[in-house]
Amino acid sequence: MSEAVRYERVGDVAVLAVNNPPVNALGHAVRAGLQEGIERAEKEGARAVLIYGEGRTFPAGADIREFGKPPQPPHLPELCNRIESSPLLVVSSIHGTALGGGLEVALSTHYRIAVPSAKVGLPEVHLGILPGAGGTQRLPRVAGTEKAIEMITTGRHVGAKEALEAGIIDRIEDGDPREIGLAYANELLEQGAPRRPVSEMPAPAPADFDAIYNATLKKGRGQLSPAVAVRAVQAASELPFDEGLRRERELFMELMNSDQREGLIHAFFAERAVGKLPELEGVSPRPVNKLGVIGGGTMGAGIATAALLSGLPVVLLEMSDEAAQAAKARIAGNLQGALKRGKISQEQFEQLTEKALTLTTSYDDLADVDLVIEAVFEDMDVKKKVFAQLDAVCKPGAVLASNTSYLNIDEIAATTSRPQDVIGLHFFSPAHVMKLLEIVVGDKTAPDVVATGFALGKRLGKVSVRAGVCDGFIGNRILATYRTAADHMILDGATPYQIDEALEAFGFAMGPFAVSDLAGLDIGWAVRKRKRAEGMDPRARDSTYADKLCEAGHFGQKTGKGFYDYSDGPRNRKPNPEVMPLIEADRAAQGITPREFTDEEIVRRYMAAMVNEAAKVVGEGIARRPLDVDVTLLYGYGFPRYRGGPMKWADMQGLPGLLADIQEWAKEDDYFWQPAPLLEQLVAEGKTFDDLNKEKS
Ligand code: 3H9
Repeated sequence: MSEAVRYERVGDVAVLAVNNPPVNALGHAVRAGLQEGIERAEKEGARAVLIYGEGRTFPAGADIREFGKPPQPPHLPELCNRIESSPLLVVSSIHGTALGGGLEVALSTHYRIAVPSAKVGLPEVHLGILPGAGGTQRLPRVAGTEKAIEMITTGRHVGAKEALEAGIIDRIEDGDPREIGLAYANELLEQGAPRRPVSEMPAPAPADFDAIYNATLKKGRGQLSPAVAVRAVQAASELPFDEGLRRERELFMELMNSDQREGLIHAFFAERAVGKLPELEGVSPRPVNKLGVIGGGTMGAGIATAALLSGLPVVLLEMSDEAAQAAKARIAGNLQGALKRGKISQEQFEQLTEKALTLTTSYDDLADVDLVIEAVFEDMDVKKKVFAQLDAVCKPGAVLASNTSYLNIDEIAATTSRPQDVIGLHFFSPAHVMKLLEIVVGDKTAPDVVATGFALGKRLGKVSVRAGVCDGFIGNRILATYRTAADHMILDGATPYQIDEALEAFGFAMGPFAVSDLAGLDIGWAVRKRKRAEGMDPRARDSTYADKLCEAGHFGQKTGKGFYDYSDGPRNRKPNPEVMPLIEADRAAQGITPREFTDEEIVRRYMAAMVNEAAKVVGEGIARRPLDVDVTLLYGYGFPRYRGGPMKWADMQGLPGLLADIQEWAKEDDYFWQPAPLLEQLVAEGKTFDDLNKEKS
């Protein structure tokens, strides 16, 4: 008997305990073990079979690591059919998360019991596939078409109570999964309960599947799996069970062989790999039980909100009582949102705003915080003054963090007597919503301070990425480059509207010009002024049309006009007619004859600029691996997840072709299009970014 499934006979019941930590994924050994277990139970004359998971969960799905490798029998769909067709009474007992193939196994058993904290779901669409072991045929038969489509297209995890109401499980009982499962199986035997194969239940109700398909496709912004899953549920409603299963298989294989599946599975593993750093092995984080935040603007208030929601008390420092009250109002506004969405109760809301949050104007009140995050104005002198004060009042061992988005952490650390305790914690606005946290490690930052940053990120529900010190760290540095590529295309003949549309069709949540309007055009204006004041390289191309837009008082959404006119609301953007004349004047002043750009060229140049800069960021060690860049762009910059991130996209395009394009464009502008040495090296060695991920993981 396979070790991944333990067989035990308890009276009339054969118990199959899945034991494949950490999540009891249905890898080959588990599938084989379950099949052997069913066969043995039948041979040995058991009357019922109980399936449950040892450790923390019922199987949480097929083993994703096996995807893309030659499949080994027994395959999951056949195993599910084998379980369902057993002449014995088969029961599953669910705890933890019965997801994907795990729920499909449970749906193949004849009765399902679960503990109150259990969750079930079919999240396959998030991996670019659809439930491929009968889930699209069995779930609608127990839960109805509408519920099944909602669950399958969103991949939502559904709690035990809701699952009971929907008919997905039959009973909820508190206790040990093995014990409650055994008691339930014996009770069913005593009652003479019949086998109850879901495949024999009536087909689910028809629906307007074409309309649902189209709406799902639109909502997916280019992601195919949720829409294709609708077609599989349609088959459940319109075809006999076996034919429906065949249709599910065809659609499953179509998605399994797609680039989107590869991109999404890369994203799944990359997200889990970012926190695994050799420098953190065996290093314990410092305890953090109280947080300080300096500055209660949008960013500081967002950080304080995230901390309060995670259960951390916060001391927030502002310059004056009025500013402190304004900060409190911002935090209360953020928490109102959480209250409205049912994330906290009214009582918790009051506790967080009145008790867990302390407002102050005195640095002395930061004496006992374990970690303090500065979120003041982005100016080195201002930051240095703040850190000098923190150095004077904070207790020894307190972590001193800056939320700077591009300033040099080493320079800030050098102004304190404890540079080992200084770190960058770069949140993204709104900080209580956005998942990305760049953890910026300075030359002298101590390993346990880095570990503390990661532990805090986890507590706040963030995806944390380690970054080294440079102007803009990982994300903003790469952004500056691909944004510049877009500006160059404007000068050469493209329009902001064509660029936004091309990139939104590629899958970005928003095109770069719409993003600038949202962030505020004054931000880019200030950066351009700073760069010009510092002295730009004479070979760098510059443009003035965006400055003129700012000079006219158009800062984007907040003033009602920027690249777009928002007079009909932020969702109904229209091109601002003042923009193109400014661009045309800029081109004329620079003697440029505009040319046509295809959408394809726009995407190619934009992406090549992104990947090339990202390769420099990895080559310089600012990001440890290509996957750290992927996660940064996915979580902080609206990169379409189904493309896996820019480095995964580049691998799928082929690095030699991308380098050849960059070399070709360097003939027109060899300053901007300097190939990254790492890209050249990988192409010369015939390697991919993913090879580098593997070498460094
Ligand atoms: C499917 O079932 C297809 C079928 O319909 C049809 C087939 C024919 N496989 O997330 P965590 C690893 S598709 C392999 O940190 P948590 C994970 O990489 C599948 N490995 O823990 C990590 O490894 P490491 C449908 C898996 O407590 C470790 O387990 N199912 C799998 O925060 C811990 O994971 C899903 O999509 C897997 N399926 O969250 C569920 N799952 O320690 C995907 C996890 O080496 N999984 N690992 O980094 C999840 O959503 C979360 O992992 C879960 C636990 C909620 C279960």
